[in-house]
Amino acid sequence: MASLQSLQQPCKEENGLKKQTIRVGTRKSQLARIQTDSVVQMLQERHPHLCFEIVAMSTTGDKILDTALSKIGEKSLFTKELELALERNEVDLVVHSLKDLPTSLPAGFTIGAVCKRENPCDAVVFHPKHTGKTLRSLPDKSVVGTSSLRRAAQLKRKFPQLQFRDIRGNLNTRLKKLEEKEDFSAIVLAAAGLRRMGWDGRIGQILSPADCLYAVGQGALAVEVRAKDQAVLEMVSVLHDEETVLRCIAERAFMKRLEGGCSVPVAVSTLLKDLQLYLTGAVYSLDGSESLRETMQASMSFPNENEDGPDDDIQHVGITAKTIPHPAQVAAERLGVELAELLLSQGAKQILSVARQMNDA
Ligand code: DPM
Repeated sequence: MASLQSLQQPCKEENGLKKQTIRVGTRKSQLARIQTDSVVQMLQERHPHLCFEIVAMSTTGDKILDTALSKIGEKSLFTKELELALERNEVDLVVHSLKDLPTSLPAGFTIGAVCKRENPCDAVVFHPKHTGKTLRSLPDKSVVGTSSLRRAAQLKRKFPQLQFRDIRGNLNTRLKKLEEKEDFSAIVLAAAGLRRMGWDGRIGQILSPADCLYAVGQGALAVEVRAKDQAVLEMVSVLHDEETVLRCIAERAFMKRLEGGCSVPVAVSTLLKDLQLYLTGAVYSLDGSESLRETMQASMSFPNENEDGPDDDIQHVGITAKTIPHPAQVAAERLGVELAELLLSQGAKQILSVARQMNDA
């Protein structure tokens, strides 16, 4: 992976012409910088004639470190400041973790690329004195750190002998809190974030979807752009990964129909196999005692796949992907909506509104 340094060097002129510069917005955390670097590197490979410049900014989510994300109550915690910069033309594109992007973006913005997904699962990092253990083999009453309502609800249900407590701060801070104190026996984080930081070696256990369903969009990087900026939209569209896009459209449609967000325990897993898209979705009460979970599938095989889709810039749950067959995107979105409606018919609304009230209290 190219270092930030090498990417930040002033762009050379080519045949006496100054290269066009694309400004890329990023949050300042180390993970965000690494993610942005990797996206810029992929763009640079595909567009050698362009010059990329990285602009780092702090967001609300980075500044408020003492409150659980789910309690801050702002939907676009990590995105607002970056969107302002896009709007003001201070940057041309912004790199995010897809899971931090709301299912409805503010008007004027769209997700112009969703890159190939990393492992979307959650992972457990254990205190050094518990090396080699699993959540199941930790001593009773051990304290596990997570401030994700989704992780806590599922794991409380599965491991009632453990205790769960909030832990905030960026990845570095959390690992430090784990290793340097005795407060936590383990913490749960996204495997993708740990991998990108180069900390695979600290992963003690990967939680399969059977243990813990993941968050909508987890493990995928997204590029947000101005919806009307056709040149940038086309430039970034080379990064779209078809399988990731279809899975994430279904996941985001499920979340959107449930009116979920960071502040409710909603979880998913998806699989694209033999042109069938499978979506498992679940909602939980905060303590995990109540849950609804179902799986549905939809065919992603369509005749005339190579026909051009509609000319308009149609977005599916915020994603613009002209390079991906339109009927498949429509079917993926419908799958998410239908699964949500199935859970709603079983009482999901009640579970989620109680969870929301309890979390706000
Ligand atoms: C969202 C959640 C968390 C992040 C909620 C959830 C975790 C919060 C916490 C929506 N965003 O997952 O149920 O543990 O306090 C975040 C991480 C990544 C993107 C870090 C992580 C990296 C992985 C990726 C924070 N956003 O989840 O460990 O790119 O998907």
